[in-house]
Amino acid sequence: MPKFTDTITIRLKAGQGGPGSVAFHREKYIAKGGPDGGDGGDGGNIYFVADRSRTNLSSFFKDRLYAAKRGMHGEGRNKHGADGSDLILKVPPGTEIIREDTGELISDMVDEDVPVLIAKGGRGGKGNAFFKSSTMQIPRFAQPGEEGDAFSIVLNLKLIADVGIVGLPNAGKSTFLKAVTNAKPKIGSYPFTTLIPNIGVVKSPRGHEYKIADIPGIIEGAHQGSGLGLSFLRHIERVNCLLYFIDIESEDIEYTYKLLRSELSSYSEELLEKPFRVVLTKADLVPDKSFIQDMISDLSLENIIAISSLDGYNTDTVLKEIETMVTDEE
Ligand SMILES: Nc1nc2c(ncn2[C@@H]2O[C@H](COP(=O)(O)OP(=O)(O)OP(=O)(O)O)[C@@H](O)[C@H]2O)c(=O)[nH]1
Ligand SMILES: [Mg+2]
Repeated sequence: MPKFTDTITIRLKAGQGGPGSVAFHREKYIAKGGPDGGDGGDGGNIYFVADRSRTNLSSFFKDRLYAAKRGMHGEGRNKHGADGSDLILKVPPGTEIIREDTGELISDMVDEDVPVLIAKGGRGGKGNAFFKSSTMQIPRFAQPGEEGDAFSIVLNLKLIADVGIVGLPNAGKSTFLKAVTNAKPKIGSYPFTTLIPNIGVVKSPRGHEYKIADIPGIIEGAHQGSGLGLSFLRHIERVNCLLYFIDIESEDIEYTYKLLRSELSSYSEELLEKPFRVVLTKADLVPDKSFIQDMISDLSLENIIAISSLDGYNTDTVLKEIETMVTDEE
């Protein structure tokens, strides 16, 4: 199974500023030179950048402390110490950066390739040349460098997709993703085949690209930890619309629908406000398509589409409906 990490705590330590220098001008035949100690260099900053080549946070597993370089000492002859180099850390788009001590959301890394300063390096100390004044001709001291920011952060990945698929285990969520997108999720005739979220990209009939997220199956009591729980719902928090996948052979389609909605609502009420469609899967198992129409009319649910990922029945219709929902044409 590929390693998938969607939350991790790490410590950041930006570089300390270099100390200023205490030095005096020395030159042949000049008895007493003035102060010429240069300033210390600034400590390195720590930046984060959202990079689409990253799909999860597992690269942060090996180290728990990330430190930027310190600034160098100032030197005589007013020589400024070199600044410590910055550290740039790459995270998948959709990663929240949260301060561990306060819980404050420092940054939500949504925009790709834009470095965001998270921990600032300390300023270099002033050299003694800086302190020379009419009242103090020969300062024999310099400033130490400032400490850089140091704190722990929680990285919390919430994948970015346009559409989320939710359903009981075995409903056929991954099979659909595999049928209509470039994704290659695992498919199995047993529950909980999917243990990590999969994202696939599909081109809509009108040529737009949409990202579809397929997540592990949800069962009754998931909000109390049954099955795989609900924590992976974070990955559909940002989607524009939802597809409820229900096996057409389910004993009670309406009950299943209500159960899914109720589990979702115990994670976040906002999920229920997203536009959605109910997708009845495995329509190929019903020999007579006219029977499907009767079945749908008997249900007290709206916006139902019966599909088969096996023979492609109505899968294009789902893509059209996605486009309608995402472009807000309802
Ligand atoms: N006949 C038929 N079988 C299907 C169809 N779609 C999926 N299946 C079968 O249903 C089973 C479950 O499919 P998955 O796509 O793995 O289901 P899932 O919803 O992703 O399941 P979890 O990952 O466990 O939540 C597999 O044996 C599939 O071959 C379909 O359109 N027709
Ligand atoms: Mg699956």
